[in-house]
Amino acid sequence: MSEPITLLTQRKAWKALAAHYQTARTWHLRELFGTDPKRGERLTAEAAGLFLDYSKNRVTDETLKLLVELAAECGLRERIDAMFRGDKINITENRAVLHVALRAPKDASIVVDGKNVVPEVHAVLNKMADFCNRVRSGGWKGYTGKRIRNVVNIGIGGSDLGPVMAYEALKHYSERAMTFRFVSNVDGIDFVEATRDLSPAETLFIVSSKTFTTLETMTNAQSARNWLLRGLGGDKSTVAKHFVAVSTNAQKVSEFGIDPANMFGFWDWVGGRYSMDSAIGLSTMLAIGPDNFRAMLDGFRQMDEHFRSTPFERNLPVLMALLGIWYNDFFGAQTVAVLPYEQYLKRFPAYLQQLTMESNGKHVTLEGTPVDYDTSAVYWGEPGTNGQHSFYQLIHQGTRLIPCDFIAFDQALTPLGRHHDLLLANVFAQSEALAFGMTAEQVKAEGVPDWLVPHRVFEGNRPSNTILAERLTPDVLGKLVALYEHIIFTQGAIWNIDSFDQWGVQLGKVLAQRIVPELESKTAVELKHDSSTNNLIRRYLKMKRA
Ligand code: G6Q
Repeated sequence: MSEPITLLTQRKAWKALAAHYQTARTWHLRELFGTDPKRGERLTAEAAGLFLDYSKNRVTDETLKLLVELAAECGLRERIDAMFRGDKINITENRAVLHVALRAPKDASIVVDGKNVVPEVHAVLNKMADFCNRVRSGGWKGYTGKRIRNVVNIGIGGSDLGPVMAYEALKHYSERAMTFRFVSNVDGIDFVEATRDLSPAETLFIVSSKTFTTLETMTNAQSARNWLLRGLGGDKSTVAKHFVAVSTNAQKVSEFGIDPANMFGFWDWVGGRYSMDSAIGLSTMLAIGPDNFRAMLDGFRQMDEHFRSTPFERNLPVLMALLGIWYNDFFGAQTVAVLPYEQYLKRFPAYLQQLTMESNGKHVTLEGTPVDYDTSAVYWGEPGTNGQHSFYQLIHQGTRLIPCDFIAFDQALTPLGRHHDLLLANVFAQSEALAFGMTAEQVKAEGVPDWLVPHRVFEGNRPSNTILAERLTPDVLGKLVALYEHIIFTQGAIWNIDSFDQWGVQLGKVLAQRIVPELESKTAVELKHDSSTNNLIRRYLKMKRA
């Protein structure tokens, strides 16, 4: 007989946290720092070269103790072990969840369905490296004998956001003589703009799709094929020289006309949003080279090891996950702002949106019962200092509580005059102002007239984490991504949800397919939607046929 399930809100630690919150909500960070002068040094943790300052959170040692107890009561340790062991923890799809195997060392053994998957991972990595070396050195020639100078990745969702983010983040290390573009949207403009100034003879398309059936990707791939054939005289054998695929579906790849020898595989135990370090990262490897790609994998692995083996009290992903739960489920915070003070990380918040919200945007538990607590927060953000001149106003003086993750680096990759000091001065100033604010007395002391004082008061008490690393290298990027992957895992384990399925995305893939024939039909079709949808379709068809 299976053990009765304890609901999250019935757990001892949860109840203790709910009671504790009644006092915690009255604390101000000014007092917490005032009564503990060493707090800013004490509430910090460091792992694999990432330094986390979590002192500017509305917590005491007691809060942290209770949060760690909650993680333990929810069986986080067992869940971590189950993931690393290759158990099928994605229960709704009956799949293992093994992005950690993508960066496992050669001699590791992780068994899925009786087979050690690590040798296959390394075989694909070696095949990718060989291909990348050939393209980057000019050994791989296009149909006309010219070398490849442009790479266009075609993919969407998990087959796009990771590659785009990693390319932008690691541009400093990229081969500048080559051009990299990313096409995702089924809006034809995406393809048109990405290719308008490219020469077909020098262009390589990577069709990245786990399933090789996704509407957007297949439509863009078909347009790319037509564009290439038009540009190179129509000989179908051009495709083999200008198209490669990243997929788990060899049959569909060969039906498209791509030589299976030019297919880079991965496995159903890699979720799309967890795939940037699989063959889906082929464009990243082409840009930064195999050595840098391996350094990135090493960064991922170091954070994996930290997550797997460090006690929860000092475990970066666990601490950040628990703090997130504290605000999400007890303070009722709805969002988290991710604010990198590093222009190269400009796509990092967009990447995290998918990783966090697709994973933990769930409304039922693993057992299928509706949750009676909030799951994933809404993640959003922009790089600093730009955001300071727009939405930070609401974070400082609005009515909502928005916990922030600041990310910054000690060194600029390309130092330029005073820029880096100014950048870092801003990130430190922001977290300070958010935490401590400015009281009416302080405002008055500045000579502000009485009527203006309320407008100039900053309540403060706005929590934030600050993550500092030495510089943005490929391995640091790997550590940062793995950090958030494991934050998500930890929160999903506590919320007792399946963080690895995405039925909401699947729904989108099906729905549009029903309407496509109605829009493309040459004759009138009877519309059977609701009156609003019918009306919108009719209006579109009228314009289209006019
Ligand atoms: C990711 C999601 C989703 C997926 C895309 C693309 O976890 O499942 O974003 O990556 O829908 O799917 P394909 O790679 O199969 O084209």
